[in-house]
Amino acid sequence: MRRPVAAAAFAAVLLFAWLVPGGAAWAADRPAALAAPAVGGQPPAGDGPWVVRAWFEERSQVARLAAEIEPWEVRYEAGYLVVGVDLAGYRLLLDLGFTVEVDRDLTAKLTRPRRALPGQVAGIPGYPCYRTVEETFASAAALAAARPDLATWIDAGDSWEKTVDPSEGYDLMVLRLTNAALPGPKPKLFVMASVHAREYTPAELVTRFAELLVGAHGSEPDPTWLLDHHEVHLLLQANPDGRKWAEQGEWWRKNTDNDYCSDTSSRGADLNRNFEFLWGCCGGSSGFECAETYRGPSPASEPETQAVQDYVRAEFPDQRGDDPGDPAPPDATGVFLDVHSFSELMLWPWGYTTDPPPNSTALQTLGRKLAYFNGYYPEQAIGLYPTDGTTDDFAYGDLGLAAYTYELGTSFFQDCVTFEDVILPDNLRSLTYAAKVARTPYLTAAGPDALALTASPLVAQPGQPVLLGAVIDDTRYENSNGSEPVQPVAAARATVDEPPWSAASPLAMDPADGAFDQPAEPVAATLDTAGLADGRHTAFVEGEDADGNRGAPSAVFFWVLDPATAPIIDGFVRESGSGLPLAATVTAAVFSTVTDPATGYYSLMVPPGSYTVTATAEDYAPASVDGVEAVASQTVRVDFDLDPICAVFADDVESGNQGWAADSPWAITDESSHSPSHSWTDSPGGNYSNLRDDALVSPPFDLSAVSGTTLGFWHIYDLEPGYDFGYLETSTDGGGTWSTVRAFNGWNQTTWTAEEVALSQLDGQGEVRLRFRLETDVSVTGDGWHLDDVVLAGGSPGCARPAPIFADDFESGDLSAWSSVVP
Ligand code: 0X9
Ligand code: ZN
Repeated sequence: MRRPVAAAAFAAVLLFAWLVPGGAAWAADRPAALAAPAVGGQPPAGDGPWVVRAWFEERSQVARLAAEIEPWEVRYEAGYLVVGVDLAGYRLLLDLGFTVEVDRDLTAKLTRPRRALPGQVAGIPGYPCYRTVEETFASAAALAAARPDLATWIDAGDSWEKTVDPSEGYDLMVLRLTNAALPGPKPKLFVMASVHAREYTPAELVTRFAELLVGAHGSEPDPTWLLDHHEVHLLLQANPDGRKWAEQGEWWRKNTDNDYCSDTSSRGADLNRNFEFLWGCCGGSSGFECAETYRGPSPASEPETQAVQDYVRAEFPDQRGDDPGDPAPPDATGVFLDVHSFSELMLWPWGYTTDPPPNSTALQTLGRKLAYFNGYYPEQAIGLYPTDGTTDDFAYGDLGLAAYTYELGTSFFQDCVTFEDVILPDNLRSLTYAAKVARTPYLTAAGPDALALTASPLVAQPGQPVLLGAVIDDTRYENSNGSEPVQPVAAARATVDEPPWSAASPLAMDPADGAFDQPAEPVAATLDTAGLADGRHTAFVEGEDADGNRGAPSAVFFWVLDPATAPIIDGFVRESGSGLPLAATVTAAVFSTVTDPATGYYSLMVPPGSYTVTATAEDYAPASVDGVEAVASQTVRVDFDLDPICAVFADDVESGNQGWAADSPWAITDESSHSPSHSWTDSPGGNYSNLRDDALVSPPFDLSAVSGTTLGFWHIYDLEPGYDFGYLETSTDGGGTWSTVRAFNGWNQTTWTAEEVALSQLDGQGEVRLRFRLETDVSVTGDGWHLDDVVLAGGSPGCARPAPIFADDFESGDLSAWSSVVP
């Protein structure tokens, strides 16, 4: 959408903007209130800072702005960008012909004083999910100390403050992950995070990636082979000096080099404009010291930049010629990732020119693949705005590495619920994929994925065949910007205990439907276990498409155990009290079996080790025994008495307040009703309001004889995404202290939904309370949170045996959803 700059035309155009399709899409986004635009092109009173929405007519305006100030979010299709500016920035926007509107709500949200949340003891104040620099370093150092076989914590250089005064500042620390017991050389993935200080999510994502890989090594097949056969190098805090300012709530972006724009909060150089490759070449950075995108006085002038360049050059070979048109060879090795926020983008070189890079097709293929996992928009970096001296142009331009910039999420100071629930899981999968293809990223990303691996039986006797299954899928790309070519699957192969690229003679897998003709094909093969040693084995699966592209492998574990010597865990599962045998499932780690329902007896063969053994049966609370030692040639007896489940508390909100303490305005109403006519709401008769912190607290419950506690409830909610939350919290001291169990957030969740929450942490507690708490900030709109049909249930010897113990006071339609909690 185009917006004229002339102020006189503004009112009419603003109206128009809400009516045309682009405007309608924006309206559907339900933006926070915007202040009137700057009348006559004057900034508002005061010095700012403000978050503004700035409308433009041409891309060139964005490019000229980006050479000085980094736009936070650019919407070319809608014709506006969002950016935080001070008075000088506001004037620059006006000078460049933007029509500027202050976003009062975002400004208020982002300039509000920081405070720790109630009970917050760690993390950035108000953002407990993000470790501080010191906490990140402590976690990584502890990981390396605990697992020296897998992790090394490496000093790769100094931050600017430290170069000035060795007692100040930080080291630039790289966490290097690989199984030291297996010799290299190994393919490498390098990831750097939060080089822009205010970008909270990247450092935490990458730290969690390290914890995932190390924590799952040895228990999950893909993290195991990744650390066995590849190396992962993680620069967790790439700008620690700047980050300390940003942790206080400053919108700090650059490093803190006080030689530029000295003694102001605009000092420093933009490290993502300071890299050597074509430094300052092309109008994609600023020569003005106080600018947000100041490139520094010379290429790689900053110690942080030098540390990254030196580290990367020492770890990776130079695989590309010096001419901009020279491609890296198709089988070039190594992946370089620079993780930023925000805007939900997946970017690859070049950022300095619209010319496609010589490896454009392959970079695009891997970019679309990495974006498959997070749904981000994949494009060549200059599609955002021109940049020069960036990390990715350096890594690709200087060395030929497959280089990407992630722009995570929707905010610099991203709320923790969105980070934990969305950004983290999506991007951990994307990073894991990047680690998988580090050997030959330009080749492997074009090939199909090997998914859903199964081995059956999981535990085979020597010589017993194991059926290996997988799905080979060539379709997994983010196609919002063009569409990636897809071919039918042509082959799949399996190897045992050696990865596919090194195996002498892989086993061909067969298409399950008899023909390789689909872009996604289930495949199977029978593995011969004769000659395999007793113990755990790894089966790798690799698929190939009709163009000969081999995709990223995946792995599955299976075990060969000789029944003559394997440990056995056995015993009986019975109903507590009566001693009646139960039809139950018994699991120990990944191993499981079922009981004979007539006797309740089970017998489970496992590899030697220490196990938590768990028995589950329908309508009974599960029970576990920890520290069961399984020893070769021995049988260890583990019996279970399971308690039947019954409701401790069931409230359908039809017969008045059942002992809840309700902060105003929580009330029972018949609006948006459920089952059939009443529910609790935090916003009777309309929308919820600003700056709320209102609780609905349950009566006390004595769960001292209860196990396997669960909570079921129904709800609808309509809460501004990322800002307003409904929290489910529990207390085990009668309401003195609370811990968060779940958080609900998002607009228009207006279909009544059943939630089922396991609360075994409440088992055995005598003074339990639950609370539903609404927390909102400024400028909210939405129907709020409505609750109904709350059932707290658990197993207890006092419960009646499974039988209909529940009168039908939930009326028609709802009982089925309760069946897993209350029989
Ligand atoms: O401007 C930047 O440095 C990046 N955006 S951010 O909001 N994280 O500051 C975008 C860089 C895009 N260009 C390249 N990746 N080359
Ligand atoms: Zn950034």
